[in-house]
Amino acid sequence: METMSKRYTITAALPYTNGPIHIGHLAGVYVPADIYARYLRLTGNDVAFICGSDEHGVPITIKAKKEGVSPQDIVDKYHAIIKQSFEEFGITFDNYSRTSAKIHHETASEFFKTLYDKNEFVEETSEQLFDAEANQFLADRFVVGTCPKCGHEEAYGDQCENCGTSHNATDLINPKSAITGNKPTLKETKHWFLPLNKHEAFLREWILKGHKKDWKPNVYGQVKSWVDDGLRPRAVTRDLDWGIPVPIEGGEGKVLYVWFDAPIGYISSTKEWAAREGKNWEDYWKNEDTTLVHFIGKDNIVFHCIIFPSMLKAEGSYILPENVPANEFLNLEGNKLSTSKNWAVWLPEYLEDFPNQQDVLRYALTANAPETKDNDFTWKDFQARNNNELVAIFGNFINRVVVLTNKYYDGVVPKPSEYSEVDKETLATVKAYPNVIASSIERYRFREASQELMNLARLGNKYLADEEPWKQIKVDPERTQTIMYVALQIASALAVLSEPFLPFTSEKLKSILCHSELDSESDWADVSKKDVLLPSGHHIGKAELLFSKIEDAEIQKQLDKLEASKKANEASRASADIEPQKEEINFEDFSKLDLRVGTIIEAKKMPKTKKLLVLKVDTGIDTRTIVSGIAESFTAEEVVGKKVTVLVNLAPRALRGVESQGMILMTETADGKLVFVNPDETEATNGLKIS
Ligand code: B3M
Ligand code: ZN
Repeated sequence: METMSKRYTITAALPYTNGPIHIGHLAGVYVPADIYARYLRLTGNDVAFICGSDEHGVPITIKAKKEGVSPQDIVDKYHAIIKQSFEEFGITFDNYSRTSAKIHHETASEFFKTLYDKNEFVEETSEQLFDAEANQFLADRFVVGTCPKCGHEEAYGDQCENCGTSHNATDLINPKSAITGNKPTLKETKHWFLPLNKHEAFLREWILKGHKKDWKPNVYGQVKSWVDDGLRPRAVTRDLDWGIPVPIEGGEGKVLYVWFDAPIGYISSTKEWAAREGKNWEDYWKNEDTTLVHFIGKDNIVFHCIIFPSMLKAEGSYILPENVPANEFLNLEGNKLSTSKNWAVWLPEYLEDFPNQQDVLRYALTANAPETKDNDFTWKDFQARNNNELVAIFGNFINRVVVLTNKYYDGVVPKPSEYSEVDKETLATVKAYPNVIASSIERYRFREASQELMNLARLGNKYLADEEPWKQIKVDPERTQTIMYVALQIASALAVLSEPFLPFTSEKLKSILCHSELDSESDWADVSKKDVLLPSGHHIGKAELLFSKIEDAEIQKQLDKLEASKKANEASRASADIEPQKEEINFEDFSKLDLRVGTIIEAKKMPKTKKLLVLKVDTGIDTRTIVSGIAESFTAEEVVGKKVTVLVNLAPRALRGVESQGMILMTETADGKLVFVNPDETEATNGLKIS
């Protein structure tokens, strides 16, 4: 357990202000970061816990266009909603800023200028994707296409959410404008590139050779694969009108790429906080004694482990992150959380249905966090965590201790006599818990840490069940005093050690136990050091329920809400304005397509991808390999023997190192399941032309 005071800068990913936040954000980033910050403060460290709204970027302009308002209206609306949600859920940022703030524009512009003046950028005029109809360059989420790395067909211009890789828009296969659906043309434009390839040696040294072996395997593995694949220059400016203007000659009409400016938002938010608190912000970003930790979701790994560190290294005066404990994704009832499909549990709505039960959600999300693999949130598990653990173990133990202390001793902590062996063992075990829980927290294992806290409550419950004070009181009042005294020490330990995980419960329990009236309130280390947490004669308050049972009906209501959302989605998909017909082609264009009947004769999953199957297809002309993104709709076994329509004269392309020679025609149902465009299973034979 960290005992001497150290300085920490803890950052949590800046949420995009294009919508409210949901349970996936809490589970992936903000609850683990808050547990870590609270623990470090409780153990006497100097902590700057920093966040803010990420207000630039294409998602916000898309939302503004959709709602017919300005981007500033969108960010003002959702910055306030998100900031309030964090406050309501007890996420204790020392500062929550926003990247549209003046201090951020100044900080990011200055950072860019410094790199520019140090010749750290490559200035390049190149052809970029352009949508003539929209009269708009297509960057980031303005363009979608097939990921060149994993074949995901909904990859964005700057990043693929499926494999996390970051690329340039011109790398996309079959790009399509997200504004008009048109195929982009190319148009010359000038941008400034950060030559990541120039920082490869530094990244290898810092991460791969350095002591980053203690980084989570999912993080270390992703970074290693990108560095091994070879890093390329990344454009850090954009032809957009919403963002931070490029602060140099020739930058007119261009803005900083959102992923260049957003991480600098951590620095500007720290500056804002330090100015308010009379501190020196550079202590938190430029002092080698400071430990910097970034809490993010896995789709942000490349930006926090490769791009931002390269920027900091190039600037030259900043420290680098000690760790980036990225979490995987949380799913909801077996499906991916989705803002656009309203498949989520929004924090404001949760509080309407479960008022004052923030800790129940914090606990359920922590106990089930996607720390090393994607995980699934189910309302049944939420109910079980509450009823079987928080109510039946933690709450039940505290309630019995407080009710019996009031009943037997009018709320006054009794005087113990001789300890039994069990008493001594129990008190010794309690003293070990600060280190046990600390050891998990310091390794970013918050699931494990939350279960250790629950084990302390189990210890209390078992102690009472074994010692049975309600029976002892009739035959041995002196022994009963000792039992209740020991139980009260456990209750007080829980009040202190639960604070990072259950902040609202901890506060309530400290008030029930009247911690504020103690000569000195115990901190984390005191639970190990002090022999007495609640002295005899100390007066505690009346019993109050810490948790209440969640009934099946409340859970069913949530499941019904999701079902309604699913139906609404299907309905909207079904009635979705079918994509407008593409520009007309003549028969000559059509006759270039060579479509044949084929049969899938072999199929296997593409390793390390979720969507790709590698198929062997008998086209009648030959047997060839075709990589198809259908693995989320079909198993390899299901497709063998299927008759399919094959575009046989599509130029071969490599996907994940496998050459795909053609394309199998697919379409999808209203609920998004892929289906084959099938020739008649009986008549058609392989090789027959489809015209
Ligand atoms: N705005 C969050 C996301 O990708 C992104 C994080 C920025 S942290 C500097 O969902
Ligand atoms: Zn990909």
